[in-house]
Amino acid sequence: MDFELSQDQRAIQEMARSFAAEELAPHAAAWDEHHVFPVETLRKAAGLGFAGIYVREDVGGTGLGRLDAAILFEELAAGCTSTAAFISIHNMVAWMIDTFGDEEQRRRWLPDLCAMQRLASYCLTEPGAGSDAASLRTTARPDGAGAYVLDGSKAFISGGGASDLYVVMCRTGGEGPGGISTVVVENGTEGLSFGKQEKKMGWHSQPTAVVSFADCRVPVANRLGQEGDGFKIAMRALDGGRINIAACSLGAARACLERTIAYAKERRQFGRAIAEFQNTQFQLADMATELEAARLMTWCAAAKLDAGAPDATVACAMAKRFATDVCFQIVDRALQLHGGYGYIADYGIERYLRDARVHRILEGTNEIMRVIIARRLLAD
Ligand code: FAD
Ligand code: 2MC
Repeated sequence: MDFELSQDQRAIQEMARSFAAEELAPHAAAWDEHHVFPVETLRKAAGLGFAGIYVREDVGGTGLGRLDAAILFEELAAGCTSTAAFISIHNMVAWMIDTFGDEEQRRRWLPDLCAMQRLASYCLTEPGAGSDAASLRTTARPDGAGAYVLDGSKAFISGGGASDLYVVMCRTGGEGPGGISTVVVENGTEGLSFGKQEKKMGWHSQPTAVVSFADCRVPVANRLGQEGDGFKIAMRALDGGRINIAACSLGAARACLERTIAYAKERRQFGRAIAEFQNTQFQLADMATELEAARLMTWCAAAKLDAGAPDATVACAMAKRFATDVCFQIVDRALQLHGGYGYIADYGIERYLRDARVHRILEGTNEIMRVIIARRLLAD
């Protein structure tokens, strides 16, 4: 066990921190207010290797691991939580193609994805299938002439309408998880359409929309892995995705803690800085302690995923559950310590709160994380 980051990891952290400070943080409030999806900034991030973090280098990837990614996403999220989270989803899809795609598929899609010349979305959730993902009903029927015909719709798709590639979990076989396959649908394919942009509480710097398929013909050659592998591919991708969402919560919480420390020293009431009240000190102490605990769990889960540990899935679920809950509470306490100013947009705290709230819902709700953990406990 080594609790110190390596020199390379410190360099990644430093690079991501500078990028977040220079390219994300100064714009985050405006992107939030005006619902701007900052594609040019995403491409700058890609230029630093942040778009194919754990994709192999022969197709433009950065060839790093999950722990490296967790370090990086905390930094990006401290600058703009919503934008960092989109980058994490794009990376999840790139990893799926790199890991389960054949050589032809890797070479066709990954160079553009690693440069963010093309953006990618992950399509699992449906209007009738959220937590119970294996009950999904979007069908992909072989037409006998080398194509699947897709019919159905996906709900809440991050990047929906703006992305160029949609990695879609769909039913090629019978009921349940074993009947699901994963197919890549390119934007512009006939029969692919998008719903209106959802009006959300947070995550304003990235679009979210329903993605629909009507008689949508996709080459069988666009399938990742074998028929019937789709559910496992989707779940394996989410193991890593959940670490990244946890890391995005760490970034939001850390940014709020730092701002609150500065604010508490500056803000005076009853003739003294509010930092002098013991309640303020104890709140800050608890926030820092809980942030550290969440970070350790997240990094530990990432290290387990890197090592292919047998309990990696459960560790990812625990880290996602713990970090996203605890970090949300840290942000909420930061808001409370800012008093009325915490509720005002100019102070930035309420944006972090709105952005971090959804981390307890997506990439598997925190109740589903408990289902995954409890199943393992009771099976042993
Ligand atoms: P439901 O599954 O209907 O759950 C409702 C409530 O019941 C929740 O509290 C849930 O925890 C609880 N519940 C359900 N089953 C159980 C159980 N067995 N035990 C205990 N409690 C249970 N999906 C994608 O595929 N791709 C995306 O890019 C994507 N992006 C998203 C972006 C945003 C902004 C949002 C809000 C969602 C996104 N999602 C995406 C969807 C997200 O993953 C789902 O919202 C989530 O998995 C929950 O599904 P649901 O909303 O249908 O809730
Ligand atoms: N890695 C590899 N395989 C896995 C796996 C994992 N993490 N999780 C499950 N599997 C396998 C499992 O071993 C089983 O295989 P086999 O049939 O060979 O035994 C198969 O998949 C089916 O697994 P379960 O029996 O556990 O399936 P179940 O239907 O009970 O569902 C559950 C499992 C609840 C964990 C899953 O449906 C789930 O994660 N639901 C939440 C959905 C979710 O996270 N959505 C997020 C959408 S993306 C998003 O929000 C974004 C913002 C991008």
